[in-house]
Amino acid sequence: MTLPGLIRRSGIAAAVLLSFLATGCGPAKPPVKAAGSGPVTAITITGDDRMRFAPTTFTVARGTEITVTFDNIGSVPKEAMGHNLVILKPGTNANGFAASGMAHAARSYIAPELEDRVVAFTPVLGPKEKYKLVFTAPDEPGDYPFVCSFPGHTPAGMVGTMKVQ
Ligand SMILES: [Cu+2]
Repeated sequence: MTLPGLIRRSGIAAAVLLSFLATGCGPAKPPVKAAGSGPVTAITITGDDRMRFAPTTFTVARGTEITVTFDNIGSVPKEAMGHNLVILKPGTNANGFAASGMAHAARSYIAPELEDRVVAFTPVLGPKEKYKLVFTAPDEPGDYPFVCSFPGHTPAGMVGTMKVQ
């Protein structure tokens, strides 16, 4: 029997059937999990002309392979408003790290003497550029700050936290 025929014959059964079709199988699905509410293996993080990351928090399970797609969604030219994403070990002084990196444009604004504080990093991206950063989440649980080390951006608030659990 066709669906329209069923509706004509039995309004109530059709209503139940339609609600079943609309929601798929079983009870309605919970909303899509918000970033930061549970471990992810892949996430897109944007950087914009207001010097902000979004989302600013995400969670990963230790020891798993993670893909962070960093997406510069701004439009200001790279020389004035480039962005990178540098994930740091817990307890790293983010502003100090960024200040030391200012003189190292060719190294994604990462000072060689502080390289051991870095878990993973992207190059500096210009507007509408994306970069896929693949790395293994650290084995040690904790809060790993991430920053944009382009000069001025960390102190302006272009920071976030990767939680390892
Ligand atoms: Cu930036």
